[in-house]
Amino acid sequence: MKTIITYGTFDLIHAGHIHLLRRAKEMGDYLIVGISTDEFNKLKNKEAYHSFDDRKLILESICYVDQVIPEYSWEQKIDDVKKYHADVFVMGDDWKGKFDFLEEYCEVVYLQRTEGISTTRIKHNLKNK
Ligand code: C2G
Repeated sequence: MKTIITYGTFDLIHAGHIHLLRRAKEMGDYLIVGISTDEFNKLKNKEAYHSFDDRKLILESICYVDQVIPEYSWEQKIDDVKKYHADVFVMGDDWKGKFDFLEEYCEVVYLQRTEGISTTRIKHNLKNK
């Protein structure tokens, strides 16, 4: 069984997230998603609209997602890759190069981001309606 792992906030789920999750799942058989806790989001200078529990509930309902784990630190990825025997680590290419240190433990793949959509843009557009 080929296990894929990825991480993110996944707030206000949109097509960009879904395209990422679909492509990640298509690379293997089992997709684990590390979803950022509210505390970790503070480290990313992000504040999610949806609570951690709601973002987790929504992710778990997506057909491409097999398991959701909390992302609470930058450092946990190596342990996660070992713990879950992940074969491939996947992220959107806005993170290109940032996680190459994982290449010692698994394949690292950066997928092209979906253009024209982001949680930040959604919030901005709604605010200016
Ligand atoms: N994404 C995408 N296309 C978009 C928007 C997002 O492909 N238009 C991808 C991102 O590249 C990321 C995933 O969807 O791989 C989740 O995006 P975010 O929730 O914004 O995740 P981020 O805040 O970048 O957190 O340790 C990694 C971090 O937790 C990633």
